[in-house]
Amino acid sequence: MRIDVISLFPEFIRESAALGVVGRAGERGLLQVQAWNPRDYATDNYRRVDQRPFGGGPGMLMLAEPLAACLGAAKAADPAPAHVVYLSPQGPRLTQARVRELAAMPRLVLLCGRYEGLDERFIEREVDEEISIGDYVLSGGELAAAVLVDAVGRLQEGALNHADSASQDSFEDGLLDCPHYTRSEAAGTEGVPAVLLSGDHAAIARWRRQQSLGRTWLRRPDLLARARLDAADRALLADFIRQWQAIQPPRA
Ligand code: 9WO
Repeated sequence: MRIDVISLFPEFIRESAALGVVGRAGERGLLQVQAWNPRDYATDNYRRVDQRPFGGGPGMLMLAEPLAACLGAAKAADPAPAHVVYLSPQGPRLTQARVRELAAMPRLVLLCGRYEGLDERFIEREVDEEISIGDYVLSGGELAAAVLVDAVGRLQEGALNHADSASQDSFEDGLLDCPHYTRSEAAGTEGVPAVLLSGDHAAIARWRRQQSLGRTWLRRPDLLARARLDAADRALLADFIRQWQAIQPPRA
């Protein structure tokens, strides 16, 4: 897939898209990320890209004309129609389910705001979807765009190696990940659940599933309420809850 990112900090976008799994997806030709700078489309001698808001008050907005020209150039760079996303705290929150849908699109254009944001008429005219990555304010949309590029990029067919296949991900089935343990000179096997040392692969798979269910119950009951559990899952969870309750200190 192709992702064009409109940003006053194109280097940040290029550098973050060059790292790790997503960088490798780029090298493998599975993902093409191109950054576009509205400042390159500014027409005045000072290359201005900000403008004062109607109604006054502190703060500036992004100047509409360079942004529009930049978006037009990005769209025209490829004939495939692009789904235009504006990263802002005013959008619905990004979920793994939405990431999967976006990852299946042929083309995205991500708009990164700076200052106090964009003219509302520009958003209404040009933006297909507003997306928030969480309920906090950043100084611009770039970090949110990098999050989206990463989440979508790693799902491109062939981006992940078998070992870290997406089907094993936390959230792919709406549950949190199980805890992991690795070899360590200093700690040895101290504190490692015995089942992981047993070599019994069926028992290990059951334990991991139970830990996923139990941690989701403890930490994210909101996720558990939406997860589809079969009879075996419900039995594993009931067993986890019994064991957990047995080790709770009595409350005064
Ligand atoms: C600035 C501001 C100042 C006072 C009171 C409220 C305020 N909101 C903003 C604001 O939203 N500024 C934005 C900065 C303008 C658009 C780009 N910026 C941004 C994007 N900050 N945070 C995001 C973002 C994007 C996606 N998910 C979470 C946060």
